[in-house]
Amino acid sequence: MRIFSHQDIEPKWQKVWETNKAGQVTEDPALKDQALYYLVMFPYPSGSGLHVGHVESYAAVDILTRFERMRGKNVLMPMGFDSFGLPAENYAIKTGIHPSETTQTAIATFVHQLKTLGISYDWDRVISTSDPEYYKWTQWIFLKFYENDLAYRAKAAVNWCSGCHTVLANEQVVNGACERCGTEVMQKDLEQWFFRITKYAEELLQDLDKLDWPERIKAMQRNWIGKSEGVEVVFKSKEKEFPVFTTRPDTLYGVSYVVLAPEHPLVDILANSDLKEAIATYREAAKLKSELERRELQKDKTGLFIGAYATHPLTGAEIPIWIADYVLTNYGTGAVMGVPAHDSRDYVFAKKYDLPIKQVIVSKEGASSENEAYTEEGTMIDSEEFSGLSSSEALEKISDELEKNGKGKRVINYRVRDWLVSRQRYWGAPIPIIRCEDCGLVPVKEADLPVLLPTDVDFLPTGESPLVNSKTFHDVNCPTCGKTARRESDTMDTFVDSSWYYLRYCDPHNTKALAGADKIDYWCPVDLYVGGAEHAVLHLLYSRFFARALKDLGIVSFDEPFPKLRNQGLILGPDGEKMSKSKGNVVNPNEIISEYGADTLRLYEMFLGPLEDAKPWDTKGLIGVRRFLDKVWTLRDLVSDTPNTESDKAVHKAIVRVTEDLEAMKFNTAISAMMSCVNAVQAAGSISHESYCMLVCLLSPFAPHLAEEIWEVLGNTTSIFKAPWPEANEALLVESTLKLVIQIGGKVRGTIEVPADTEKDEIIKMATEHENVQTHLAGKEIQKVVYVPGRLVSIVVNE
Ligand code: ANZ
Ligand code: ZN
Repeated sequence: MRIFSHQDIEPKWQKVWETNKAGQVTEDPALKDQALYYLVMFPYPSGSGLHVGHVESYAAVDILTRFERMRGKNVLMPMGFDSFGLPAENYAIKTGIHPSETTQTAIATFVHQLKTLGISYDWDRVISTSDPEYYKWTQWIFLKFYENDLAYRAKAAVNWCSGCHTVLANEQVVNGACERCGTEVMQKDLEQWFFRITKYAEELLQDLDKLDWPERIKAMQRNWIGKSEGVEVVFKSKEKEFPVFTTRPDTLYGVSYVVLAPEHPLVDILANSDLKEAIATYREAAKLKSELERRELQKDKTGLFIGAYATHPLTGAEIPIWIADYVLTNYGTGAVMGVPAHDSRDYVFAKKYDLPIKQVIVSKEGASSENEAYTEEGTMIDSEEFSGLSSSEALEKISDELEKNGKGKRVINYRVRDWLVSRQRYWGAPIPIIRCEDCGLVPVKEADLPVLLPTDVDFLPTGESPLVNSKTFHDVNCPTCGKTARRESDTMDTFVDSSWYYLRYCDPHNTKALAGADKIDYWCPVDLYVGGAEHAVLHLLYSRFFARALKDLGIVSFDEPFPKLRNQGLILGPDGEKMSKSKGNVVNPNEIISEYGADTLRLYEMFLGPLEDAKPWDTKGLIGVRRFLDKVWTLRDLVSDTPNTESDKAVHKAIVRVTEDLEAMKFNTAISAMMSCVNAVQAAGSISHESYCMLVCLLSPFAPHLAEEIWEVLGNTTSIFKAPWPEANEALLVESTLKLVIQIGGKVRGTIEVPADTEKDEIIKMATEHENVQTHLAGKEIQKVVYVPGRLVSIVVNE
């Protein structure tokens, strides 16, 4: 048996593709209708290089790209690097090697590896977010946002990670801890930069319905945006009015206390002066808790009566005012009406502090709220004229009443907060603002962009931005008044870089704009976006926000950057566990490529199972896939000048299946179809030159190197990727044999397979002569035989 040498074939074709710029695309006006933009989430160029998980999504999108290009589409498939970020900076802190150096090395490794995989990127469009030519435009967008009130600076209680010495966006806090290092996150009052994502909260929510995305991801975004409809009810104390936010105005007659967040500004005004010290102590303690800790239902509730009362808006009753840290400052109005009978947290609080529990809603079964809060709907009691109504009716009527009296208004709250984008770290895009004592915050002039990251800095994080210590960077003259001023020393969250990168690929060398409008219009939005589900909220929500903001600024004309999204599943270790260095179950793609070849690796990863599923690695399967490729290679020995109908039929059937499966992104079943086809050709004993060419075309998106080689061996002089995708011949798709069931007295006694053109009499003869049928006919007399064409032969006997 002749087995091909991937060590020779693969580098040979990679060189050819590189020289011919095989993956390059242009904005050809004649092909505008055929333009597609296929994109994989770009990687962080980590020092450990490409892993098999990268290969999965990159191979999948390369296969689709090559397939569509063969179908005449003009497909843009770029690659780049999300190269700013903490890992390189932390590595620099440890080793003293500058992040730009480690990043450059890592990118070179990635590029080399991607080329050995034979992925057909447009290599002239590579971008990297830490490149000044790129971050110039990140800074430019920042300035546009600032000009248009989409970026602002504000003092706020922010998430502080003492491990990373920086603030974190809410999205980067997972279960109260830093997403990166796991340190419990604290609240700190700091001046920071924010992007006004809340401006688009409703749109970001509504438009999820338009997206062809996995439902799970949409649900996570919906939940993150967290829309909640309610009423701000006004309570009054010492002539000071304050609203509380409630989603349950129907419970208004069950209020037994109100609670202000400890940080609420009214506390100082309303509190009894004897309590000042106790309140200060309580506030200090609250500061040390994370938001999650404060929200946690199970956690013990603490609070303090501040010696003041408020007037109930409908009954006029005097209601005691408390502070408690389970009420958050930055949600709703930072004030809550306590309804222990119908809210679980209030119930726990009331029990602890012996506050009245007043039930105002009962269930049909008359459930009481003695032992726990009754949180369902029901019928109103003890609620003046609203008693007897259903609680849902009362909710509307009480809201109407409050609005009529000016004691409340219907409002909508969103859980999503504005995006905190400033970081006190080094390896990111500097925020292009100058702080002048006289002029305040002054934007850097567009002509002065990019604001370059200085190199004379000490990386060690102190909590203050490392840029503060760079003399070359920090001191600057104010662009407005010329006096000595200082640069903003914070850098931007790296998620800012990745919120618009897909636009830059459209026109990566543009020095006048982030990308030309015509080019953006030619390619965008992205037709297919593939990436890991871990980006469900952060990257995808931020990018959706950016598109809307850029649309309002007239830079793009769409609002959804990624109308179609697919997640690739994790590739697990051979032990079924998530691959990790510590478990020692990491499969290195380099080793697989050198032993079996890149084609085998690509095909194998696609054959493992559906793209979106989690799948364990299996070395046996890898060997099987390599054997399949060997078989395709050896089919050369079967090429014959005389046509073979069986082989032709097998190939044309495969054309239909592979085409349909690729359209549906079912890579694994497409590969199975090719495998059955190759087996059928082997069984048939020969194959025509033309059919073999078609078969190799089907394989080419999956195993591009081997396909090019066979294609050349078959005498073709141009690249297989210039060949059109094969079309199936209908005439060859007709099934050539029939499978017929044989019944005696309605019971199945056997099956026969006959050529499709067999005569009826011949079929009946074969059926009655079938061995098992003969056994069952023994001693019986055939009364009649019915043939249902293409399906069954039914024999009726006399018992
Ligand atoms: C009274 C009430 C009675 C409530 C009842 C619920 C049930 P979502 O759905 O998340 O919007 N709340 C309002 N502001 C708060 C804050 N800053 N910190 C903590 N809790 C706050 O939740 C809205 C409900 O959460 C509001 O409705 C309020 O409690 C509480 F039977 O008001 B409710
Ligand atoms: Zn100035």
